[in-house]
Amino acid sequence: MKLSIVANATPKATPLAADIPLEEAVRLAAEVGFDGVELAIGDPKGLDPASVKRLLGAHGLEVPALGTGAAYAEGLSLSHPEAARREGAVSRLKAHVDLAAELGAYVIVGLIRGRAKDGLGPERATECVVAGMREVARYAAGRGVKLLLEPLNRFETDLLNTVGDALAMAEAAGDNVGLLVDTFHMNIEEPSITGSLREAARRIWHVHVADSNRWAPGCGHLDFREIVGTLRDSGYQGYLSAEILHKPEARAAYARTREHLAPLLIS
Ligand code: LER
Ligand code: MN
Repeated sequence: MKLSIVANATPKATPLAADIPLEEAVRLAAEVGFDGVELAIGDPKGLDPASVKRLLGAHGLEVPALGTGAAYAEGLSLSHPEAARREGAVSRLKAHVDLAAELGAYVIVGLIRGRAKDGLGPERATECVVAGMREVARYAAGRGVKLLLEPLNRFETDLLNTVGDALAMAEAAGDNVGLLVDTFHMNIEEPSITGSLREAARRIWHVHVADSNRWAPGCGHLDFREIVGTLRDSGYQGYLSAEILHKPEARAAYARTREHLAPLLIS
């Protein structure tokens, strides 16, 4: 297993990354000893793939995944009541796929799937998400890119809250669609975090780590020894990617994450 941390590649794409320029975040990640930096991105149009590649490469860091959720705040989602907005979300995801192909990264489908309560209701919204995911998955397959569907807790969306629901949707969407599981959401939605990790192991391709309070691992009440041990026993070899509040400030949050998790990776 390897360690990464989420950084904003376009300004304020997510509040769960430090509000600092990408160059600074990448330097900090390398100094603290991460293996990769996951990029949260608004519109990929604003990024030059060659310079992003150069920046990360200069520090010996990989890009495991691209986060796409910022599109929701722009009014784009796979289950938006207006067809044009759904098409906009599909096009946006395809732009992420193009960048991911250059960086060797997964593309995350989190909040860009939308919310049933935005208008379509659970059944129709689910149909639209499956249709959109299938289209993007086909496009991604042609470019050697894989998608990650992330279950999110009930306070963030009413569409796909549990690992079981997301697993069924991923299987319906295509062979190149897997799961991103996030310990913060799992702590709210799963009856047993380790039980769900074991049940979905065959399709878990990426993991977001945050403690119960969204602070760095070690700052809340989740048992990361047990979580990492379960992932290891299930044969997981991907990234643990910290998606956390940068409290009390960025450097401390980066350092606490590594200090807490690195020893668990060697045992
Ligand atoms: C995205 O990865 C996520 O976990 C969400 O909680 C962000 O809103
Ligand atoms: Mn997450």
